[in-house]
Amino acid sequence: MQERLESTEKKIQRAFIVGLELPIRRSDGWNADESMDELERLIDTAGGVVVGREKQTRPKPEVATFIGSGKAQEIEELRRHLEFDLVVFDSELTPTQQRNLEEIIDCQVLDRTAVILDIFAQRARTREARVQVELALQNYRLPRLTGKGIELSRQGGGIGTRFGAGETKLEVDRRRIRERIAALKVELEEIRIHRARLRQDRAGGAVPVVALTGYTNAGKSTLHRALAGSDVLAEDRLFATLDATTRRVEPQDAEPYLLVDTVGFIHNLPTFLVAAFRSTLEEVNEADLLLHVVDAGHLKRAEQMQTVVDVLTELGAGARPTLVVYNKADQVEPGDLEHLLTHTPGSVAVAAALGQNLDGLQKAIHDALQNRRETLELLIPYAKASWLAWAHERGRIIMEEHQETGTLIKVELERGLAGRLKAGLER
Ligand SMILES: Nc1nc2c(ncn2[C@@H]2O[C@H](COP(=O)(O)OP(=O)(O)OP(=O)(O)O)[C@@H](O)[C@H]2O)c(=O)[nH]1
Ligand SMILES: [Mg+2]
Repeated sequence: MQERLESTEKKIQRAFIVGLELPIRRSDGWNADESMDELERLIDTAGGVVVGREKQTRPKPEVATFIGSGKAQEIEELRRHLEFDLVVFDSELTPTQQRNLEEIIDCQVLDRTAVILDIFAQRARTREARVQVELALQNYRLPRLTGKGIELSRQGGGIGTRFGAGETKLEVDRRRIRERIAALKVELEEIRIHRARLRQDRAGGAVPVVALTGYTNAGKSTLHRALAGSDVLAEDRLFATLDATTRRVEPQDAEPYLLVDTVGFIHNLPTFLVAAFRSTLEEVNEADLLLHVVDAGHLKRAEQMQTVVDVLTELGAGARPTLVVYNKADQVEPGDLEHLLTHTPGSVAVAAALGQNLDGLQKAIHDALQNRRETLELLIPYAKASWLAWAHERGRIIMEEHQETGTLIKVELERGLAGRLKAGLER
């Protein structure tokens, strides 16, 4: 019994977290403590426990060691008392910084990105999610192959080692990772093409697609369950969802639509990670309507919203028709909620977990979908036949008739696309 207890205890890694406070207020609105609170939740989700934290204020990061080397020494001394197994920095470390820090602090040193990757690795279920996560992970590992993390990972398990490490020599490892990255890219491209094809079939069916998007833990999956009766996982953890799950919703007295649940965003998400999830997130890019789900009661609500808008823009979905959904309305004073709603035109407040105001949301979704499409009747001259193929690809053809000078079509298209078609024919 004693032995058993010990062995389970060993699995929970003890982490120490480190953040840097820059004297100038950060442009993203987060201070070091708030960001470290979030890191603590990330580590909890990854299966670790935070046993202490340290914050250093300095004008800018130290090139060689990120924090001052004296501070790193102090952390090494703390390690002997607090007995932590890893130190996690709340920023991206360069491979050199990571190595130098491991010279001073005698345990594994990780950064925020590694923790996020670790959560992704643990939670990815579908083939697509696994391929995407592994690609991100291998890209992250490649420049870091000489770090202590690799040595330690041979001893098995723990945050930041989930995909295991090679036992062979460094150069062989490097080559193998490069080959693996190439293979993963090919596999991902196949998945992407397959997804695009599925979407195209859907476009033909003209069932509109509504995608849930938002900061992690805002309640997207809870809302998916409430609206679509799905059984997607919803829990009070960061990054509960990694896959895009699609269900058909059939509201009373309104047209049906497909509702997609997607991976959440977080601030300081490195670009390469966003890029790795491009295939899943293309669902967002191609949706007829985005529901930007916001945790209305969160202290960092405004900053979280900004992060979501920034990532969406990075993904090229910044201009998609979007409906802001203030969720967890039960956690906000009615006066504050009123204020939020008046300052975000067209927004809706709900409490997904309690089923509050779902009818109001359905109506708002219906209205937004009604608005999104336009039917055009026009003649495409044979000289501009490429626009006919274009219309077939992007719209729903209602009528098509070949005439003397061109093809007369009646097509239903998204408003923006309709504008492009008209402009293209006039040119
Ligand atoms: N009080 C309150 N809690 C809610 C509400 N909606 C969701 N929650 C809780 O918020 C937590 C996160 O919910 P999820 O639905 O998993 O959030 P998510 O946006 O899918 O999160 P990720 O998939 O991790 O990005 C859960 O503990 C939910 O029970 C609500 O209306 N009110
Ligand atoms: Mg979710």
